[in-house]
Amino acid sequence: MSFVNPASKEINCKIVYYGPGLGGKTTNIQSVYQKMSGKADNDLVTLSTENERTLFFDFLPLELGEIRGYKTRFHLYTVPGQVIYEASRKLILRGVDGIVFVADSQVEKMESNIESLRDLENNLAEQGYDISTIPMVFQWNKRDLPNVMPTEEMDMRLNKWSCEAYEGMAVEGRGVFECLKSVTKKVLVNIKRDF
Ligand SMILES: Nc1nc2c(ncn2[C@@H]2O[C@H](COP(=O)(O)OP(=O)(O)OP(=O)(O)O)[C@@H](O)[C@H]2O)c(=O)[nH]1
Ligand SMILES: [Mg+2]
Repeated sequence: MSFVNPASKEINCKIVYYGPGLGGKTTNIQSVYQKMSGKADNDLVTLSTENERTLFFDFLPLELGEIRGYKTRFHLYTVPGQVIYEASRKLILRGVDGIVFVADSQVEKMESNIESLRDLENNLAEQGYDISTIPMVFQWNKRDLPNVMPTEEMDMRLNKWSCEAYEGMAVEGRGVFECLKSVTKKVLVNIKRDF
């Protein structure tokens, strides 16, 4: 749920990057941070283990324009993809407004993608959200690797809701802004409708 603060004239929205471990979620928000360092009103916070896996979450606040005199702040979070960090994922999903699902395009990662998507669907349902109505976009990441599944097939297997989907090579910043823009646009449409 976006949070409107009349005193400070701010609207706060939460975007969560979800997906299997090592899919490229942290890389996405690192790339956003590098390109938007002028607009990020704080530093990127990353809580990771020594081998760079996200331990709890990464966090990046962005200020993106105004609606009727209210500043819109987007808080980008990544969840830890490793299966054991279930509790953290549930916590981070609280109050979510939009989701970027970062899928790993490698053929051998399809099971992990499907498992992570099921996990997302269940965790959202537990909080009373319906995955089919929440603003969501897919990123088919790691398109540079040799053994990737055709995007049409990924779409068929994962994108049951016909969400927008973009190819990604997050490590080069490709597809990162397309996904962010798409999801923030959908979130803003919801806010304008309710505000
Ligand atoms: N080849 C290739 N590697 C990528 C791409 N995007 C990310 N990576 C690499 O994949 C590895 C994992 O990326 P992360 O962004 O840490 O993955 P994550 O989804 O945050 O992983 P967890 O925090 O464990 O859930 C890193 O070594 C990245 O550099 C890509 O588009 N292509
Ligand atoms: Mg990570």
